[in-house]
Amino acid sequence: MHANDIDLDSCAREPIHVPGSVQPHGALLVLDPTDFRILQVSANVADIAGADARTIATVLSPQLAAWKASGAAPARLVAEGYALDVAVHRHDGRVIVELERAASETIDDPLARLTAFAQQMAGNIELEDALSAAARLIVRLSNFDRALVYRFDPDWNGHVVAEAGNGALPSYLDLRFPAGDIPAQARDLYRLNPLRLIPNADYRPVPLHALDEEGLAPVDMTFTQIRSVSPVHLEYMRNMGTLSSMSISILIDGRLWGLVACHSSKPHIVPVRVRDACNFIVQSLAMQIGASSRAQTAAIGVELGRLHAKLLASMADADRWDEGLANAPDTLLALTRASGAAILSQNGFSRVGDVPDEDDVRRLTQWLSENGFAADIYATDCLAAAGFDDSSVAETACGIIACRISESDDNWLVWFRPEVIRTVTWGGDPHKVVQESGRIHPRKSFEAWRESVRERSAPWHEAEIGAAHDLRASIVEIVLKKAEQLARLAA
Ligand code: BLA
Repeated sequence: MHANDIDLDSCAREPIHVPGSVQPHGALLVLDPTDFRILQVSANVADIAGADARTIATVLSPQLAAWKASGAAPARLVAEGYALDVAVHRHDGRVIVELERAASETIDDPLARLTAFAQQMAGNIELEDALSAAARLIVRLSNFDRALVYRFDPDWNGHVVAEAGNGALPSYLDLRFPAGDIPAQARDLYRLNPLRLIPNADYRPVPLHALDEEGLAPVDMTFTQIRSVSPVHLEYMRNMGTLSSMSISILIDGRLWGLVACHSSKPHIVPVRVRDACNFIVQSLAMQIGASSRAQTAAIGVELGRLHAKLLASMADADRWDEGLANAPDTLLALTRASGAAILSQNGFSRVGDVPDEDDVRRLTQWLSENGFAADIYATDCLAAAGFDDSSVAETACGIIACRISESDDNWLVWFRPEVIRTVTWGGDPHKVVQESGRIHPRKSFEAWRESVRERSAPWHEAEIGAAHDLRASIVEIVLKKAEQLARLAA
């Protein structure tokens, strides 16, 4: 394990869902779900609500009873000259009430704006335009200095794919950020609770107090809005020159696709209604992203199905499967968008396009067998990282999809892709994890930092790996049928 990995592992272990405190812009009451008895309160209830926790609980109790009976949760509480926004939910055997002072400012005609946006998303809009439109509208409604659309890659690094703002903060468009900036437990939490707001990164956390022994157990704040956030992340925000933030999860099929992350250089609070509107915008955007990716996958699927049929026809015309494939070289390469393909069978070695020498290919398939990569199909865009570090094939064979056709005869079909040297620009040197006085700190510089990525091919699309898988299944069937025919002829 690399030293960085150990550090980042310790980040991912911080139990951020049970901080024992809230941010000062809201107050929290933890109640018993049966009789709404107060179990724990944050120390700032009187500051926020203008009345003590018992008074608030008493005033709220008819609404809580109605909520229990009919499911309609309280949202507003007007008491003693304060109007409060109320959020109630039940989790982990407790009722959790959150109070924030209601803001006077609201969005004018919010429904009309949201409807117009949802219509735009439902229309024939390109993904890039949808991302930018969402960022622009969110900046406009929330008054943050900047909104970024941040997309995760398969390794959970982030890439800023769209941006809108007023120019007060630097542009991060197209920059990448390492996976450790948003550790695994934070990503898990953001899947469950899509929105978080940090109005002032310099805040002092407000602790929770238990009112009696029974109330002592730590409160799971997974679904709260005013949860106190990780101190490491607050330091990160200060280092980045952003004293306030709001981020909203983009979920596609239940998976975290990315976030819309908003920032201001100064403290900035966003009223509940505006947060709700921004959340709606992001959920509409998510539907558009999901639809566009399904449409793309479907289109690729149709094209790959056509190529598969052509290869089947070519194999049917030939005496042997390997000959059939070699007779349709362009189709064979197009199926996985590879630059070369090699076939190993009892009849020897055949190749199309750019392929390493026969000896090298045999060494590769040998290595695949010995390392347990030969069960059915194996794909990688970086053979060197997988452990096959061989300079003689490095140029033509950075990425492979390898299919073992039959174990007994050592028959293989392998596609190859060459190295593609890419330059990626990170927001600060991702290898720099700062460790001071035994604790890990976020990096201090977010200056663009360029890195050249070597020994990698263009990544294989899921649909291409699927197509290779399907072709392998067809070949196996053909080989079996041929073997049966031969056995019948011999009998
Ligand atoms: C949380 N880190 C976050 C969040 C973002 C980022 C958006 C969600 C909270 C929020 O909305 O502010 C990261 N912010 C970014 C990135 C950009 C940005 C990438 O503006 C780019 C434009 N962070 C570190 C290290 C650790 C770490 C080294 O850099 C671990 C020791 C931790 N980040 C960390 C934790 C959280 C976090 C624990 C969760 C905060 C919480 O919700 O409590």
